[in-house]
Amino acid sequence: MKTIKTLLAATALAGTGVAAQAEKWDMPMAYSATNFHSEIGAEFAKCVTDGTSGALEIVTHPSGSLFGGAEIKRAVMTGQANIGERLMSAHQNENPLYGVDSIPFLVSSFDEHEKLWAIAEPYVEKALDEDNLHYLYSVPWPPQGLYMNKPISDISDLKGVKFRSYSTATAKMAELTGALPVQVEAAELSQALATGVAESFISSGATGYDRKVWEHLSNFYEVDAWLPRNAVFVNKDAWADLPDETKAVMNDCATKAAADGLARSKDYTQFTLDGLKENGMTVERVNDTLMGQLKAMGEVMTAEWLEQAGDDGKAIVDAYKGE
Ligand code: PCA
Repeated sequence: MKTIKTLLAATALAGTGVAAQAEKWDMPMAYSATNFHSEIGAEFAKCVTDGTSGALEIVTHPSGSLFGGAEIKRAVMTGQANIGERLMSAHQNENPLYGVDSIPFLVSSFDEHEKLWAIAEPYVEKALDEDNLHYLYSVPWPPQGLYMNKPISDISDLKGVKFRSYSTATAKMAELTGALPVQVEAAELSQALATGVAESFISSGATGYDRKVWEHLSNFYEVDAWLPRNAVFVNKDAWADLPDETKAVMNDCATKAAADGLARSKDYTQFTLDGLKENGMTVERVNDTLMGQLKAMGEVMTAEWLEQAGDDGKAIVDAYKGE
């Protein structure tokens, strides 16, 4: 209710170009300002600010500078921030549906991932809604591969290796391979590698490139294990308080951000793999033995996910497989 007066004023002024009584929303984001998700978020924020003639100004805070990655979802749920962006699969322990994008080897390309996401998106939107969050848009990361500080050829090479995790699935992978998982946000990744807290991880070429991991690591293996997504959501009460005109602007800007983000993610895939190579890393596919072992591990994780995700999970996977 606190914003009723502001909103009435904003409604009255919408379209007049006058930005008196404007609202300002801070938007915490976990990844560095130069990462494409953060760039898309900044463009989205500008789109809303311009589209409402400043009646609603959105200000992005990348690099976990306002809330660290692990705090962003809760901050928006509780209204400490009205809007934020977060890697969904980091919250799979709260609801298995948040990990629908991290089922190993179910999808390995953008096209497969988009097919899965078209089916899964309404389920995730509902899960967010139950968490007091209004879903706006989401953008996939490029396919996930393995970063190492040595060449590897067999799953046993991961035993005892300090493995940076960013989600339930990546921690589980570490556990199943006998690696030692350590949860580290991308914003702290360079430091974790420099100090030896982590010596390997699974992620996209994009994150390795952004974090200049060639300073510490030598090998990137294209595994294409899955494509996780970052989602942008709004506190549901804050959303309900917005005038319809503002909601319409936000929806249009969100549709544009989702499309632009997908295109940017695709473009960035080869660019960043080339960048890793140019900076001295060996970039290649894992051999068949290791791929087979990783896929076997994927089967275990898939069965576990399906058990946890119940009827909804089964419905999504069955629909994806056309069963
Ligand atoms: N980068 C993010 C998540 C997935 C990705 O490619 C990270 O490593 O934190």
